[in-house]
Amino acid sequence: MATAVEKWVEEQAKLTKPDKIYWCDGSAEEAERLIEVGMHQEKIDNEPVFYPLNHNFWPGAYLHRSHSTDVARTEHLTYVCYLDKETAGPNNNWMDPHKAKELLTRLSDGCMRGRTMYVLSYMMGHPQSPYAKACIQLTDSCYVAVSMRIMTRMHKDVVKKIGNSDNFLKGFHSIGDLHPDRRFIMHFPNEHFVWSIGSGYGGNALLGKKCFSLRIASWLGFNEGWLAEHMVIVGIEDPSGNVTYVAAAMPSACGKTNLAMLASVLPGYKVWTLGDDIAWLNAGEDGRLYAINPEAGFFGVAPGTSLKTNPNMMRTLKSGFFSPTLFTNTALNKDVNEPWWEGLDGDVPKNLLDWEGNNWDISCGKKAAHPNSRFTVSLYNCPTLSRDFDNPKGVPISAIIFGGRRTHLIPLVTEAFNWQNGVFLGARGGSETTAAATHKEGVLRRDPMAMLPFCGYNMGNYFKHWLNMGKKLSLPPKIFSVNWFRADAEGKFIWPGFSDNIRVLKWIVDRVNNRVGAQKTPIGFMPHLKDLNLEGLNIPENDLRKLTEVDVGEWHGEIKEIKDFLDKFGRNMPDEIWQEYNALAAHLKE
Ligand code: SAT
Ligand code: MN
Repeated sequence: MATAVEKWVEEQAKLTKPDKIYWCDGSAEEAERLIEVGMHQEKIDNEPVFYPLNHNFWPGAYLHRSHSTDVARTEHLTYVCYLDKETAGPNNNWMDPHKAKELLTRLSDGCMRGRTMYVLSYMMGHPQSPYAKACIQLTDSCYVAVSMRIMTRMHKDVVKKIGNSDNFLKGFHSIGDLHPDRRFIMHFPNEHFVWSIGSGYGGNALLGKKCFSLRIASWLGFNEGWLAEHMVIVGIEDPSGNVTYVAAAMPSACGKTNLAMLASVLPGYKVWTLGDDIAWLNAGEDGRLYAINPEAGFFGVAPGTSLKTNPNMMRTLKSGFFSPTLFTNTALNKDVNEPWWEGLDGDVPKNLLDWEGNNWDISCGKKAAHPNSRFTVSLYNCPTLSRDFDNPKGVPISAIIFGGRRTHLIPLVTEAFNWQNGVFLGARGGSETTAAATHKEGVLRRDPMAMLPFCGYNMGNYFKHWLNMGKKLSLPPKIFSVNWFRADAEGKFIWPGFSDNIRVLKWIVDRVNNRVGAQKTPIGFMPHLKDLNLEGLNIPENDLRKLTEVDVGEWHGEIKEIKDFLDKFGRNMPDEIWQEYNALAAHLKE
């Protein structure tokens, strides 16, 4: 008798009519074969899916160029489908599930004709972890199949593990005809199902990423009592050898990957990497909060990555231990067949092809690599990988950090007064937009917990859930906000960022270990400057003060904006958040 997985695959094949169905086993040999298919058979717009790069310098590396209209997440085409709109909340696009299915059935009818349907079976999280989830994704793209093997724990045994149960997350993906008018990323949280058509871009097509690990998982977490968050997970080792685990939420393309593998400038401090994008957080029996990374790879922004900004990522990209490594929409140095992007070490090469494969000249005024060009590489290639990465229990979190890109107002680091105040701190967060999604760049938008595009249900209820999680923890993490992006009057960043961020992390570690005091301000605790290790930095006194000031005048504009945002959630916004809001407003008046 057919299993639930087989039945579902068969149903989808009946609709989409692929020439062939291929069940991936997740092996290295298979990945090599799929790369061959992508170099010689499968095409995008009549171009190969993969181009081999110079394996002397970039072992196992291949270049992929996506369709030119398909280079970032498309939030306006991303929907969550519940029977009622209120469950989705004002933070999501909503469609009635019946209507959504009708529309997608029409678009998917025969969409895999002439193509292969790959069946991918994988775990989000370590297979032995009680917090892991079994997933099946169908796709007609060998780029997606190879990427998913890097990003997840893909293995044929997952199908056996699921057996005859229907307890698995289902993802259907087809690149369709890649036309933006026929592109949708639809979530059916109550069916644990994602249906994505018309895009091959990471965040739209690698369904284990934002779709499962955040939008569907956040809804599962709400119902099952845990949190799915857009967070880095790191262990910070201090000179005594003690490791403090920290989880940090930041919007896309705000430096999470650099933070995840930071090379410390402070002697004796070391950062151990557990994840750069997603954390699943569960209350442990000891009253602490435990984090696992459901992923096994990095899908990071290439531009700006260099030996200076992120030496450990450069080593990761050149490791070749777990192969392949993919580059998507970077430029190509024709002379040596190496990938290139703005910000890479060395001079700009003479003979470059841009991300679309056209000859590029520096005088054209356009970037050679797409600003959202990416690399896909295994975490097992990372020289700073934590020994606890494969620990099924996860790691106990002592500090949660909320960050964003704010050129004004928000100080370098602030500590919340307590859990409830910290939830408000996360909820009032904002960030200037980046190239990771298709919208205007550099505009301030509220982005609570960096989850605005990823929370799969009404964020009012999400804040309630955060407050409840705090009640389950007898030893909750302390909550902080950070901002590396404060600019001076000329618009130049004041804080050096990157490796120097360890100075802020050190203060956070000192605070959670009760080693230093702090000054109380209306918005939270802030460091005494003497407690920040600033040795070797050359920041003018005036600028330093800017990094730790609370300009009450400026905050009046901010607080009004926060209110407008919170108001959108109406009766779903918990009273505790309004209490915190009112307390902040009152403190600022004093
Ligand atoms: O959504 S992606 O996974 O493509 C990248 C991001 O926006 O964080
Ligand atoms: Mn992300």
